[in-house]
Amino acid sequence: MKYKTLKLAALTAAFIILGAGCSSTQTPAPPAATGPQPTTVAITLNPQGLDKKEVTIKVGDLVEFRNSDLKAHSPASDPHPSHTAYPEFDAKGGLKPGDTWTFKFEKAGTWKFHDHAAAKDKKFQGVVIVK
Ligand SMILES: [Cu+2]
Repeated sequence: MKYKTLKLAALTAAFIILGAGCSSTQTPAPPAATGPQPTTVAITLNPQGLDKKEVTIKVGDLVEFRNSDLKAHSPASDPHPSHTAYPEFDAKGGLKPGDTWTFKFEKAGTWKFHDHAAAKDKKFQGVVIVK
């Protein structure tokens, strides 16, 4: 009887120590000292089209294009085929199935885009509004 009590006490102590160990590893990192951090918004390209046709972000934020389709896509700024509205906003070479491409928007504006691989396919046309 006394042995069982001791064993229980030892187990309880072990749980408390392990529990304390776990919680200390989950301490959140201190907030960064500099201003607001850029946000990344994901737009997924599915066989059905874009999961978001319009996103609104701030200057300096990023958009991650994720190709979850079975064929290649190449998001690029309008107009097709020159992409002159925002020449840098152009996933030149395109995204194979499973690929991602992240672009940082440095210019405020309303940036329409299309899939350069299928420019007339409306389900892959969208707009990024940068404020
Ligand atoms: Cu194009």
